[in-house]
Amino acid sequence: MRGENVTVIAVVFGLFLLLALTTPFCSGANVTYDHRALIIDGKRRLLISGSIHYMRSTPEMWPDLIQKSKDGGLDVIQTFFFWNLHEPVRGQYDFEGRKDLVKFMKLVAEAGLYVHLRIGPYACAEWNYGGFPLWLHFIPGIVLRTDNEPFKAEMKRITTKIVDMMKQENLYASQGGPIILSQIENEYGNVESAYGDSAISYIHWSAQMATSLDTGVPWIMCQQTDAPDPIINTCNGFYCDQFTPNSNNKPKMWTENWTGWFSSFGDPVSYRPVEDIAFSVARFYQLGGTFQNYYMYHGGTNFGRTSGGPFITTSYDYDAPIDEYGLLRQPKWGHLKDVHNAIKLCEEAIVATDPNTTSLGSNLEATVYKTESGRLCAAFLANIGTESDVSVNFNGNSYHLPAWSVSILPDCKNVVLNTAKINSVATISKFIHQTPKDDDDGFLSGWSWIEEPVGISSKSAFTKLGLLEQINTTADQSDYMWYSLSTQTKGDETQTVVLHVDSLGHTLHAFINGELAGSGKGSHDNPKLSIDVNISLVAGKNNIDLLSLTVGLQNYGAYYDTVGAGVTGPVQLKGLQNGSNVDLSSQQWTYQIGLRGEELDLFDGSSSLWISQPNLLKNQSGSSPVALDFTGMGKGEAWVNGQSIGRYWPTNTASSSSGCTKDSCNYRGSYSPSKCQTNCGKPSQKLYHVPRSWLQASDNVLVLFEEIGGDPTQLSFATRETGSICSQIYESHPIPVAMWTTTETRNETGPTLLLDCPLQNQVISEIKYASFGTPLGKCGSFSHGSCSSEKALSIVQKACVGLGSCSIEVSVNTFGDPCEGITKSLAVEAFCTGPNLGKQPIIGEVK
Ligand SMILES: *[C@@H]1O[C@H](CO)[C@@H](O)[C@H](O)[C@H]1NC(C)=O
Ligand SMILES: *[C@@H]1O[C@H](CO)[C@@H](O)[C@H](O)[C@H]1NC(C)=O
Ligand SMILES: *[C@@H]1O[C@H](CO)[C@@H](O)[C@H](O)[C@H]1NC(C)=O
Ligand SMILES: *[C@@H]1O[C@H](CO)[C@@H](O)[C@H](O)[C@H]1NC(C)=O
Ligand SMILES: *[C@@H]1O[C@H](CO)[C@@H](O)[C@H](O)[C@H]1NC(C)=O
Ligand SMILES: *[C@@H]1O[C@H](CO)[C@@H](O)[C@H](O)[C@H]1NC(C)=O
Ligand SMILES: *[C@@H]1O[C@H](CO)[C@@H](O)[C@H](O)[C@H]1NC(C)=O
Ligand SMILES: CC(=O)N[C@H]1CO[C@H](CO)[C@@H](O)[C@@H]1O
Repeated sequence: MRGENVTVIAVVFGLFLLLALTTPFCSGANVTYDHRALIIDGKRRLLISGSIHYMRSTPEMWPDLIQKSKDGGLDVIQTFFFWNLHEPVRGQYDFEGRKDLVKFMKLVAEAGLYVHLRIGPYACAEWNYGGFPLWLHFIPGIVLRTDNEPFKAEMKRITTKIVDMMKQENLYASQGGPIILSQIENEYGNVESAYGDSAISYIHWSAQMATSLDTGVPWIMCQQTDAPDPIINTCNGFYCDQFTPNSNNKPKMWTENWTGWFSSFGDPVSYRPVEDIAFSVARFYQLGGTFQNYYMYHGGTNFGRTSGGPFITTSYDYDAPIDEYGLLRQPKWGHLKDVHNAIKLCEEAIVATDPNTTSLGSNLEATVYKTESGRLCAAFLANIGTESDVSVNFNGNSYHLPAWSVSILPDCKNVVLNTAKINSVATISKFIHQTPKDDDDGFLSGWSWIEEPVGISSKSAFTKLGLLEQINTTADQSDYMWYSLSTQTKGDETQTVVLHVDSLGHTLHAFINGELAGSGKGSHDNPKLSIDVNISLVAGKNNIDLLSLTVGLQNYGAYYDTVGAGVTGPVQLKGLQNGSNVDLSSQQWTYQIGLRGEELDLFDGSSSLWISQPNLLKNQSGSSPVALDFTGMGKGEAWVNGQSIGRYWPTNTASSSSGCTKDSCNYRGSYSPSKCQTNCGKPSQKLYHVPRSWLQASDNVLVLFEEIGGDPTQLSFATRETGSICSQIYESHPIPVAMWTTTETRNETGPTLLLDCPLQNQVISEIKYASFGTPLGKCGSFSHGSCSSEKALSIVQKACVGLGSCSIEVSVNTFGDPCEGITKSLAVEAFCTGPNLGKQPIIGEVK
């Protein structure tokens, strides 16, 4: 049935290819696998998956994110289960609001997509404490993630609970639901050796425990070369083409292909060029892969105190194809969509046979998937060299292969896509700051303040001899813990001494007699800190108050759960007048967990406390995503109408010498997070997402806890809008995927540039730039090159202005030839206007 008919449908309705192939979940089917692929409904499937973590957005955003994933060509949504979010207190469960896992699964099912549920229950994911509830740490005799009875009992209990919950809702594919795949543990192979022999028995126990839950769908373990049968071991990484599973009966699966990288406060922001991701994806399917997942497809936001780390930023944007705010990141989303369409055209051939890869020369590889009858044939041609573009001969034809690229030939003859040539429309999304008017009293004034006292203020403070490790003490009920003591100084005059403090991290403020004397901070790579500050001690009694802070608990590494935080010492006074040093570490300290404001629940804004502003977001009746710009503030946490939008820290800037590549980064060659970076010398994050659904039409209350100091009148809010749309199409471009049919029917006229406004009643109002020739620059900053047709602008204006969409053939037939013998391109930047511009990004497509 899935023969030529389906191919024709795919041609006519490019977008609906998936619909045609995805059976609705009416009847159940156990999912199995063989050495080539997952088998659903008796058919091997080539699947493309993307991660969306449900609690990193809001339920109001979910349907749109899922739809954009589907439009982008995904078959599967992958998510972790985050244990600490759902069971904050042992035995007390919470599945409401952003934590409504079942609702999320059902929305994915409604969209006709599958789910890969990674139960873990260890998640990592730059999530606080890797997803484990902190109370696990306090179970007597427990050792996490190894063959330890108390831990295994808890892991089995929660895994069973989640599986049962999914079964109750009929969410497994075997029950007619969307879940086709599950996961137990996570990247354990990376740390396994540190746990000795118990690691091996633990992995066997995990596999057996998971399998016994009888879900009817396969379980995987990622980064686990010794995963026992029938668990499939899968690969995570920037490239997985060289990966092979540990058995000939298992398919080659890639569960985390990092689309970018997370950010940490104090570090630059990484990005990953789309040409390189496209290359890695095409290479994976070229070399026999049949399932790959984008980590992340939508990264989202670490609201509240959910970010891990330490020092992971509140934004978890990840340079993903859908940005933190839910807008398409172009051309990343669009180019990957084209890659997916191209790969899908090869699906039948890929799942029908094994790949046959041959060398076409140095760094050149051809892979052919050809059935014995010869009816199906798909080919991938790769240039994995990083320097030179080359021409290769394949099956008697010549093909141009740019460096670090793959060409996809669904019929072994015609190239429908080369990973380095972007056909997709680019859009510029930007933040538009809402400037307050002078007479807008709500914006510039109206702040109420309450000062947080220095040192101990709570009745529940307690004393202990010696210095306490912070996480053991706070159980992560707060980022903050006070360490206070009084010391008597002999003599009768003020003396200057050095206060030395060693801390496991993550940041520290030291106060002497109520005055801030010094601060210190660690970083993601080295959370520990140590300070030596000159202080003045008065004769007699002196108060030393140390405020120690965590900035997200560690989430990765062997025994990461026991690394600890806080002032574990020594704490010393050095160079006293009488010539001696005093070690205060083992003295009697008074401890307070959390701040007075937290104890009083000031963050809900019901009383005029901390810094609150009832009118800041006075009129928010639009529909574009909203961000708060924290320029002017120091560090703290912010709440909008009682909901925490996360930790903010705009004063933590990335070093200006940390190797930023500005806008351009050579995508050729192996990627690593430090290869392509922005924000050097700038805040790691200054804009913070405020979900629309948390805002009211009026009377919005913003509460800040500001720990360093700042000027709240500089705060502003901004909306994330889609600006202009751009497209650049080359004459010599491969025949775009959307145009490709079969060799018999394809249109031979060459590439067409298509501009399309996102909403029905929008029109293209202005062509900002158009050039046919050798234009320079990129979207937003195109300029004319040495060759440019003078007629281009007026031709494009005539064809497009006033219309909702337009298409133009990119050839000398349309524009004349401004420079014979040179490969030319058409570059266009345009604006759409109409109601609600910015609600949706402009989706353009080359037809
Ligand atoms: C799936 O497997 C389970 C357990 O082996 C079995 O009970 C169920 O009937 C199977 N479902 C289908 C649709 O084959
Ligand atoms: C793989 O392709 C090469 C080159 O076309 C051919 O010689 C060889 O027989 C093929 N191998 C298999 C197993 O089909
Ligand atoms: C020096 O002074 C400190 C504090 O005033 C005191 O604790 C310490 O015992 C003194 N050391 C000597 C050797 O007197
Ligand atoms: C502390 O005092 C010493 C001695 O007076 C001085 O050399 C040093 O620079 C001071 N350090 C700081 C951070 O002020
Ligand atoms: C935390 O407390 C437990 C016992 O309550 C102890 O075994 C462990 O060493 C402590 N961890 C740290 C980092 O102090
Ligand atoms: C709020 O803003 C919208 C759009 O900016 C405007 O149409 C509306 O009149 C404003 N409402 C109030 C109460 O100011
Ligand atoms: C081929 O493309 C041209 C130019 O866009 C168009 O006019 C023509 O209708 C297309 N033909 C087919 C068969 O799609
Ligand atoms: C961090 C990490 O796991 N990187 C891996 C990415 O993928 C390549 C190729 O599969 C590995 O060599 C890296 O170690």
